Amino acid sequence: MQNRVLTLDEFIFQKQSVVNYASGELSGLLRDIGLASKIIHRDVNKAGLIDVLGDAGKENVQGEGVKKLDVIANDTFISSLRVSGQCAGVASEELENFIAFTGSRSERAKYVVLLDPLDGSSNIDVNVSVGTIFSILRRKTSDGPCQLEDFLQKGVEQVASGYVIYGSSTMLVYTTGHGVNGFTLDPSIGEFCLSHPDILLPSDGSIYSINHGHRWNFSNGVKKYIDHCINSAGDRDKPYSLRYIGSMVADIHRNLIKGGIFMYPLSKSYPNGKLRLLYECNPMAFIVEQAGGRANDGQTRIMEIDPYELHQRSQIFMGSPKMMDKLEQCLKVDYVTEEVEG
Ligand code: P6P
Repeated sequence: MQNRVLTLDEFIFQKQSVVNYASGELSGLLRDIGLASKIIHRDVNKAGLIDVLGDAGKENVQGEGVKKLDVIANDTFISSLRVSGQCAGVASEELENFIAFTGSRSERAKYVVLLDPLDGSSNIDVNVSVGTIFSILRRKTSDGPCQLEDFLQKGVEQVASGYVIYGSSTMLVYTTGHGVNGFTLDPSIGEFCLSHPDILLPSDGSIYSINHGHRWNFSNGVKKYIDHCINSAGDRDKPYSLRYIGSMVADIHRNLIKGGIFMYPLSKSYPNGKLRLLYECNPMAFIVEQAGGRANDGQTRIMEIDPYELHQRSQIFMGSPKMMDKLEQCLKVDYVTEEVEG
């Protein structure tokens, strides 16, 4: 008998009984995110047809040009989470401040969600994969509208995180701290179906992912690692390859499946790193660690960084453990302080 597909909703319901969200609220929240993702899939897949390409003619809080699909994705997720009843509020890359949902159900909800609604949006107009990144935290305050402190929590406090990649197929990949599972959207039935159970990141890899164009800006340690990747071709049965899509979701997803390392170091343009800690680095770090990899800022585990503001940025290195070992060895040159002559 042909194996029947397991849908995201069925999977979430099955897992609800064995993991720490038996109350069903987190299950409902994950389903709401799945629904919003299907709507974004529809809009991304016909972007060229319904004139949502091009700029929305304004800038977001990051001072970056906002694409129309950014706005649509942001509004879609906020609408879905507002009516969810399981979400007390949302922080988004597209919004300067968080939104506290009002109404008795939302004000009693246990969770807040942090979002990059459409990551890699600069790729929208050239038909390259883009993605959504989400992070779910249990609120620290109880009852009433959520507060900023509900969002400013370390990555280790996440109860779930995940991403949706809108590529050759649309996939939702998430974790609740019990492994990583991937679901591919089957448009013919409108369901995300389990396609990549228990994803494990290969312990080593041959793909390094970095924006080489910023090389002159990198620290000596990062340059040392890049030189290792370029010069060690001879002593490896499989030389390294540089792969960089410019969409964090796409680069991380490829590395999750094939093995590899992703790096976005500090640079003169981004003295604190470019990627945002709360809704890019933390959720992706949770996924990578749950799949057996590591994620740090060169010195500190990403998920241990204590946040001080919603849109703070961080340098990030994440990927296969053996590649992270070599990188960390190279980065030591950046942190060795000169011995002070006694
Ligand atoms: P750069 C996309 O804008 C993004 O936030 C990430 O998805 C991606 O990894 C990075 O920025 C790309 O930045 O400077 O290489 O274009």
